[in-house]
Amino acid sequence: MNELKRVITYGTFDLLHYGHINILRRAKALGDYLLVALSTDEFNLREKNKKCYFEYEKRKQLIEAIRYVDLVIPETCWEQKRRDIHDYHVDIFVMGDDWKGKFDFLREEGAEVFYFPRTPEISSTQIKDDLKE
Ligand code: C2G
Repeated sequence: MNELKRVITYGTFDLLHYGHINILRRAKALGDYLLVALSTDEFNLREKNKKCYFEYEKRKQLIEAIRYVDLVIPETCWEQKRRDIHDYHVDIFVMGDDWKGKFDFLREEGAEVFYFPRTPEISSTQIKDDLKE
């Protein structure tokens, strides 16, 4: 019986939409267990200049309800990824290809790194803009 493969991905996942579901489904399909490192409100504000519509606890509740997701942990800083690979025994790291190349260094920690094509025409920003009209 080969070892269970553990997959991790990171993100804000505000205004949850089908683009998020698409990346989570594909990430889970690479292994047996999917961890989602969910950006905290402080991290979003400080590092991504993002003010979320839903606060962390609400975004966490939504992500935990998704069948593909096994565990949600907080993302509090950019630097935690290397440590997370070891602390959570991660085999595979996944992100959308807007991040292509940015996290290849995680291969040095023994993880496989995959970037999936983003789902076109949908984003939390797009939803907000459309609702403004
Ligand atoms: N995504 C996607 N298609 C979209 C929108 C988002 O595939 N139409 C993917 C992104 O590529 C990312 C994930 O969904 O892999 C979460 O997207 P965001 O919440 O926008 O995450 P981001 O702000 O890019 O934060 O340390 C990494 C960062 O936390 C990633």
